[in-house]
Amino acid sequence: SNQKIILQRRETLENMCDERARVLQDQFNVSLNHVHALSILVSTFHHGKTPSAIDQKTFGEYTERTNFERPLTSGVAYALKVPHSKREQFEKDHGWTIKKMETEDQTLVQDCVPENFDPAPIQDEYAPVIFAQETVSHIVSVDMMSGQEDRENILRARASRKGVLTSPFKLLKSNHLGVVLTFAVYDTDLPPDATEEQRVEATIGYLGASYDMPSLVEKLLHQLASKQTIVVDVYDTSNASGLIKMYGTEIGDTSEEYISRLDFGDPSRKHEMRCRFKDKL
Ligand code: WA2
Repeated sequence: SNQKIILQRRETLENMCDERARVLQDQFNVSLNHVHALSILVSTFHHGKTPSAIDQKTFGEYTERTNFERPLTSGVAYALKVPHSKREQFEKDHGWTIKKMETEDQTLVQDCVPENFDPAPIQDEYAPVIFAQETVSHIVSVDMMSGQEDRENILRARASRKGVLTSPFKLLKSNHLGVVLTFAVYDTDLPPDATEEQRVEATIGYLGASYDMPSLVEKLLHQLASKQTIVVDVYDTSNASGLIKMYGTEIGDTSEEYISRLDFGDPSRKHEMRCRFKDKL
């Protein structure tokens, strides 16, 4: 009967949506674990050894060769915590100045490379990127604390000891919305029961990964069959007053929608996948 067809169609939509949400969430979780492991690698082989066993070349090669471990990421990078009192020495040691992050609201896309960025204005502290995967080499020397979303992530990561996510925003040198995942790197002698203040104090750097949502979700969904049947949107729903569409299209039969919950591991961010059929019944 007609009723039966409608119910079956509904069930198909629910199953397909839940499966896609599960695959996306699992892939995200796999990459989150590897980004976490990278932060421990930097702690062990850069900060834990004198002289350091990691330089830009080693970091670049290692992260490129282990890219398969971090599905959905477009690149990883490591920024150091530099208080203002150490800025001059830091810039001397590295042979470059800490740059201010400039967004495309202020400049042309082709100008959004560090060589064209101005020196960072005086702040209490900075988070200049010292190592980067080739795919995000344009952020080397940029002070990640001079970008609002990156700054909030850094502050939350070091206070919480967990991996934290930004809201979707337009990444540097990208035309898409993306998110950044950050883990703080601490002095190895940070006790497990450390207070928030001690955690901030013991912070020495920030390991971050960027996710270019449209291209990466697209790649992921492409691998699943039945792309012809349903369309999916991914939303950041953290802020009830304004949902942000991170991925999706305008097409499809909006008369029937099914929502699958997504959990990307940061309790202060909420995400969901909304699915519908491409064609009407
Ligand atoms: N990585 C890549 N592109 C970006 C970006 C970013 N942040 N921010 C804006 N465009 C080094 O949390 C520390 C990476 C930030 C980590």
